[in-house]
Amino acid sequence: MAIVIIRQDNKIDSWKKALKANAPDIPIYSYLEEHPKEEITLACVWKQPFDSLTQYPNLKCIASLGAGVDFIFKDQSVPENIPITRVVDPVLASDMSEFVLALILNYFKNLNNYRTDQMKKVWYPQEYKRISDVTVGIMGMGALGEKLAEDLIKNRFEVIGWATSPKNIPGVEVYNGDKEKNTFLSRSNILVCLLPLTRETTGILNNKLFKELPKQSYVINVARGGHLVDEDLLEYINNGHLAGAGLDVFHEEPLSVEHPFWTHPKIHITPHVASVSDIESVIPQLLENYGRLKEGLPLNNAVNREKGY
Ligand code: NDP
Ligand code: OXD
Repeated sequence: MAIVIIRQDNKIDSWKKALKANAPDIPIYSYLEEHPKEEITLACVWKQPFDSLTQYPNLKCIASLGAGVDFIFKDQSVPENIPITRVVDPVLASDMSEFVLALILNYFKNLNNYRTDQMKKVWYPQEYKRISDVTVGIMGMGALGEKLAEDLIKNRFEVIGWATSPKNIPGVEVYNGDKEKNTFLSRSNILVCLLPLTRETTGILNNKLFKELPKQSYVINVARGGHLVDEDLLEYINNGHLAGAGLDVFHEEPLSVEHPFWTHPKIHITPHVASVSDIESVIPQLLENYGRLKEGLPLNNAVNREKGY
């Protein structure tokens, strides 16, 4: 049994070093080095090159090194019978929550506008907004959405949520499914997307949805670029229905230099950094699942292939 790490960015050595430090007896390889393919049972992946997972005849588990797994399903060559796991981690959740809180307060207190004014030496106080004036609607009440809801409540925000199944989260009214979607939207002055990217949720942030939001709502997408119909967002910001948007994720990453989002005064973009897997915090769960594979026990944080998340 052995582990291979497959990712195309510059973090492969950090993951390998940390895994080796925590499990000196387990053979751990980067996919870029010579390695015995038939020994690999666990592949730890992040945006793997397509077809790379077909080389391992004894693969027993594909572990996403992030919370999302959409990039695994996008690769048509991924063997259908192999379980997939993902990261569910309190550090990832609190990092996401801090980031969204920062985006909300930044928008809310007009900090970007004042910074732009400062560059032009303009003194122009804007309409004052208070936490008590708005309701934050969170689409996706999973590991990340729930933590965000808790932290927003601690900061005195009114919070509502939307998911496929009922939830019991103190202080949060959670709406379910298509039937309750428009009621949820009609109350969301700040809409945060924390949905997984699946067949059902692709393109969900579109003009039909924006129309249901109260006038001057603010949209935050920290989930996946594929949730958003870019032209529809531009239309609804430019026609004045939406106040603006904070976007961390894009259809194409890095975002093309030609994309109109870069220069739009009401769109705040960040380079997919809302929350980044913390290596030290994630490694114990990878090793726990490696042990479970060995013992033939059910895996933690397994993805439901039918649902796609
Ligand atoms: P979870 O799987 O824990 O939660 C997903 C939530 O979405 C669940 O509440 C689920 O409902 C709900 N949901 C799924 N499909 C639908 C649907 N069709 N209609 C309504 N609700 C739906 O995911 P996480 O919270 O761990 O992560 C969410 C996403 O955040 C990830 O998939 C990833 O894409 C993104 N992400 C982005 C990062 C960044 O840096 N920008 C970092 C980390 C993650 P139910 O509970 O009923 O199943
Ligand atoms: C994730 C991400 O899914 O970083 O963890 O986007």
